[in-house]
Amino acid sequence: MTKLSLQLLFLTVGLFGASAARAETIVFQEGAPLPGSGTYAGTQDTEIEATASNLSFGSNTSVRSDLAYVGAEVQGLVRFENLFGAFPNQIPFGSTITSAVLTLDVFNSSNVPVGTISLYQMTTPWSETSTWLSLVGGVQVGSDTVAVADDAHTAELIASTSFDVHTSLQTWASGGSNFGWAILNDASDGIEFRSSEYETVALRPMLTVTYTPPELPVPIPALSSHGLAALLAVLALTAIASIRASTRVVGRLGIEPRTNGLKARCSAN
Ligand SMILES: [Ca+2]
Ligand SMILES: [Ca+2]
Repeated sequence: MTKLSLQLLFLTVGLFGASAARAETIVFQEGAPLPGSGTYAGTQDTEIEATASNLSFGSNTSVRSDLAYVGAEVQGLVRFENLFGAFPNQIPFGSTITSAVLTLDVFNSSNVPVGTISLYQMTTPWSETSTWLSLVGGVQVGSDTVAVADDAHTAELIASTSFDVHTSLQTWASGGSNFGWAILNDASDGIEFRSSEYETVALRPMLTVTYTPPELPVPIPALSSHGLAALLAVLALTAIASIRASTRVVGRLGIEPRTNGLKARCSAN
């Protein structure tokens, strides 16, 4: 096998992978260690209140979700930033999300009455300084969020509570914008959970994601079928040009090329 053939073989194996990628898990929790090195710092969480419509609550150590707090609605907002990228402690873009779970530590439970507490993927930007007014009457399902909730609980929420957020994570791994989630309550018994500012790290919002990285590194936006075809065409043209160049050099130097062990005969002239 020629050097050029070996180079093409290694290039092909490198591009398409010699074996299936394995599933990996990363836990994102404010102040907690990340795989490799460092600690996670990218949680945004707050609440917006209809009765305090121009106030923000981003630095509170808890987040509330209630249909009737002081007679009016309070909505919770949570987002984890810097989840995706090329660093070892990030999820590569183009990954397949096997599971994704948001865990909240609920210290004010809901059961009087038991309602539905839903978690919707946000489609509108917000920050920890957002207010009921800045979000124009709070979060509207279907216009500030996707139409269908990622997950919902209809039983009492108490202590450690998990939401299945697999749908959102897969959307973002595929290049969608991450605006986090709204936590909405249709009952008058509010819940409160610990925020990312709470002093005990283990009780802060936690996102656990299991994923399988793409075998082909995918830039942003994802490499389209046209892009892949163009890449293969460039590789083929490069290989042909290399073969032609090698042939010209051999011809000029008068070197006998070896082809499958058979010596080709060159003219002595
Ligand atoms: Ca916060
Ligand atoms: Ca309550």
